[in-house]
Amino acid sequence: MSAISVPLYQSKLTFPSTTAAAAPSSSFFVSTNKLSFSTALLYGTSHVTSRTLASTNQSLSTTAAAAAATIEINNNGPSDPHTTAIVIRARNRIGLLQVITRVFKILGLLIVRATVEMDEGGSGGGGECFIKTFYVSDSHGNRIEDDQSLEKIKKALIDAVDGGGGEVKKDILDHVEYTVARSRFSFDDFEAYQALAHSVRDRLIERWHDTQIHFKKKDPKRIYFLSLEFLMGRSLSNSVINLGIRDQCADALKELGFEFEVLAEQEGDAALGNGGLARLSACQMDSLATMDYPAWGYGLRYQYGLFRQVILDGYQHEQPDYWLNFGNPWEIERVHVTYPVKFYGTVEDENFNGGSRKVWLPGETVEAVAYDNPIPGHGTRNTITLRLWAAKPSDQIDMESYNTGDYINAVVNRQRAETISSVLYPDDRSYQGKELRLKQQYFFVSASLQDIIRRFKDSHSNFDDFPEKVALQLNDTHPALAIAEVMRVLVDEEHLDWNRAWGIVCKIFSFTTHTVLPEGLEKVPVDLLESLLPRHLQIIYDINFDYIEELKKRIGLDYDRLSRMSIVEDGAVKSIRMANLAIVCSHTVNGVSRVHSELLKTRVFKDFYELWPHKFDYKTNGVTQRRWIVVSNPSLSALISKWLGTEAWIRDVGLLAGLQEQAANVDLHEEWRMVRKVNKMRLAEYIEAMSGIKVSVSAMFDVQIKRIHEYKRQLLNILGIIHRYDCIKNMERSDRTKVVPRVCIIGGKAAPGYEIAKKIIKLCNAVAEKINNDPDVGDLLKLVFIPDYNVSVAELVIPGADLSQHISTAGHEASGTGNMKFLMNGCLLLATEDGSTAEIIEEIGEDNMFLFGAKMHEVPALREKGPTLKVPLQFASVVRMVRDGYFGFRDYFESLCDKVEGGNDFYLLGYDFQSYLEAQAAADKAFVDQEKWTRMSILSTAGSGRFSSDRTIEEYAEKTWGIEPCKCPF
Ligand code: NBG
Repeated sequence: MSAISVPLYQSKLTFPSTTAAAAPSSSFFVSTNKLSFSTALLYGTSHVTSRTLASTNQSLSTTAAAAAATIEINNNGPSDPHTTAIVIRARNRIGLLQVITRVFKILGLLIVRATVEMDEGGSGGGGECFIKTFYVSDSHGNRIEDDQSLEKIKKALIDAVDGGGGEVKKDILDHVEYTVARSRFSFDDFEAYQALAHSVRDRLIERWHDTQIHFKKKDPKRIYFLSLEFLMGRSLSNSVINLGIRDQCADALKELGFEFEVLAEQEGDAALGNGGLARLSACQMDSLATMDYPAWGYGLRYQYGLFRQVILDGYQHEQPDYWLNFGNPWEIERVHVTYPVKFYGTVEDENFNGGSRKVWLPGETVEAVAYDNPIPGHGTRNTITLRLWAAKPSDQIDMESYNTGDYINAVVNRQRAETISSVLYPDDRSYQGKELRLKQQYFFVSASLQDIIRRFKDSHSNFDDFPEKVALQLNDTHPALAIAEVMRVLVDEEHLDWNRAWGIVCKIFSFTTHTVLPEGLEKVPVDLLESLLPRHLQIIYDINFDYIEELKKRIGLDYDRLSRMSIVEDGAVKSIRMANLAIVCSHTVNGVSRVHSELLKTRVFKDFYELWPHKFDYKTNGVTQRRWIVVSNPSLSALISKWLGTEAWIRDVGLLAGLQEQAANVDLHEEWRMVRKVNKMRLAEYIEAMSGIKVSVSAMFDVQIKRIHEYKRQLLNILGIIHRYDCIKNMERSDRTKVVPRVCIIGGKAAPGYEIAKKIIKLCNAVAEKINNDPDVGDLLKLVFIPDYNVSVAELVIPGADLSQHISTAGHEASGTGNMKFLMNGCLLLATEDGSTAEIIEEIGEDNMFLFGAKMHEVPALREKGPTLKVPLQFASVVRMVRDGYFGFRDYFESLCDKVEGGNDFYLLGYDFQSYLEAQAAADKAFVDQEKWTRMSILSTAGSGRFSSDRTIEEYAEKTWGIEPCKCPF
């Protein structure tokens, strides 16, 4: 296969001399300098290397002379009236032609023909120059005539052609001077990052403005994605890749004496979410932008994101994540986009047109201020908005408190408004009916709806058109108050009659649930709602009344069922069932995988499914290949492009299936292994820097990274590791040579109040302490707990994993998305048949993964058996080791052991232990046969296309939201 030119992402690792010879010569392997992780990534501090830029200054002027590229546009060419001639004079450099054609592609222009001349005495002053003329037409095959478009084309080309020597560098230096306010002759890595980020942001803003103007002009039906959580991670790399300016930025930085990778690590994660649900929202935003959908994300701008996990003596401690400490260049504060949000107070009856109507007299008003985060699509100009709300004290002065004379206290009280958006709740499963949580929910729902309705009213006057223009997606039940809020606005403020408003509401909402457990569903105590949002409670009661009356007609007076299906739950604490509210009022209820959907229909929402089968559907989750391959694994990305002969898979991920044909190709195998090895070396270096543990890259890297939960069974993994350790210890020396060395890597956060999960973390660290310090075991087994697992850590760990574990008790993981990220990166899965794994099996086949464990339909019967359930001896013996204090902390671990023995083993660790060990043994066996392993790895990537969020979003767009792409032309 001939090497095609692909963008050059430079691996940060130098091949060690022993392997360098084996490295193929293709461009994707070019490596430059020794890897050095910035201490910022490792220790959470900023890595400061100030430099004096005498040399930079010099290079500036040289480049200024060399960079004089010119672009001329000629619309008078008589030869072809349908094209515009664009003449580019520039100094030649590798990849420049590709950059130019890419710009045309992004702009939606067709290159009809092109000519090249070399210009020996060119503008570059001695360098080789070319004059290239492109004859291009717009997507309809016409000449481009309007001045604005021509100007944009010119600017985009200049941006691209000038590359590192041109505008980007100038912009960075300008931002150093005017935004960061440092001298352009002396700035450090962090300041360089800030300046670069602002330069990228400028480009994002241009596209974002154009997109918003285009949407406004076209006025398509829009999707509003309401989610209380978005786990965006870092933005820099993703933005420059999606904008297609990654190489330009790297070149510009190089000339300034900086390295892109080092600066990228200066950025902290935006961790405005807990786990799967929140990262899914982020992936879906990327797909919505890339696929040109007219979409808005709405959420909360927490001042404190998900806590930082610090491990001290093996125990988890939580520290606040004040992620805004050093400013956030990726957001735009919209001081003029503010809305009042009201709370508390009373509801009164008021005479109206001879009848009466309800009027809510709120007791407190807080201001919501918009912060816009532009989300760029890949290979398109479309850049959509993630609008996050921050709470600020209202401008309205509460005269009463000021008049009491206690000025200081009055100010302090007002300041409290800000607490609404101050902190993210760190538990992703249980909801405790806290007032602040409810305030957060209503705050973001109310501000978002005011914004959405204002936008609708800008160009429409009749609310009957609302469902034609607006789709509202409820990401789990957290935004479900939006239903009552829309009713309130339509009835109380817009004065529609109840039935007409209800008709509208029933057409606009869709709801996706992310849990399988009835206990995971939110309930809000009626007392709380009554005090905080009295009018909303009335509305929910009214909705429930009509609905129950209707239900009685449909199902008769089956009071058990009626009470199960009611939105209002009677009991010791009367409460509102948010999921029931969402189901009753949404036109579609989506699950997140096929298995999940079955569970919803047969267990969790069985009553509702029987009533409204048409409402129930599912869209299997997906993840974006842009972040999870292109950004996080650039070498693999380049390798895939090379072997597929195209980069088109980045937008059309189904093309990955083309790798199947090459799964046995020995050349590909060699390159594939090399990429994987480099990624493992990167990970090994990270592990050593972080924990001091040296690991061997020839060992199998076996990873489990996700939130710590009993149902995810990190404990099963640890007990398996103890078993492996015990086996090695008891083995004859001669047998040890047959052991496949393993590096077991576990990472994840436990909710601060989740005791058992915290004990699992401690056990992991205690076992690691023992094993890693046992010279008898050496490289045969290592266990590493990676602290503070977050999106950036995942980006580093996933590409370096050989094996990853997704081992939840069958029937508990709604979908899982980590498995998809590993799959895309060619990591083999060791898994139970839970959530989306069942669908992965369909794509890559059972033979290409390691499956084990009880099946979903077997689980209930196994649980019934309680203490009589047979568990293997090995299980009892590893638990005994923990109980006996082999790893210390006997008393502390006792309750953990009790959770899996004596009939308490709800998650069936004991029952599944035997088959878990067998699956592990099968993985060992496969790993020894590197050819087989590599084939399985290639087939994993090749089969991952179905698990792109592009596919998920397309299904939502067509089947649930009824929206169409709206592509911004230039
Ligand atoms: C999680 C589920 C996962 C699922 C993601 C995304 C929450 C509350 N739920 O199985 O546990 O993949 O949602 O749908 O984060």
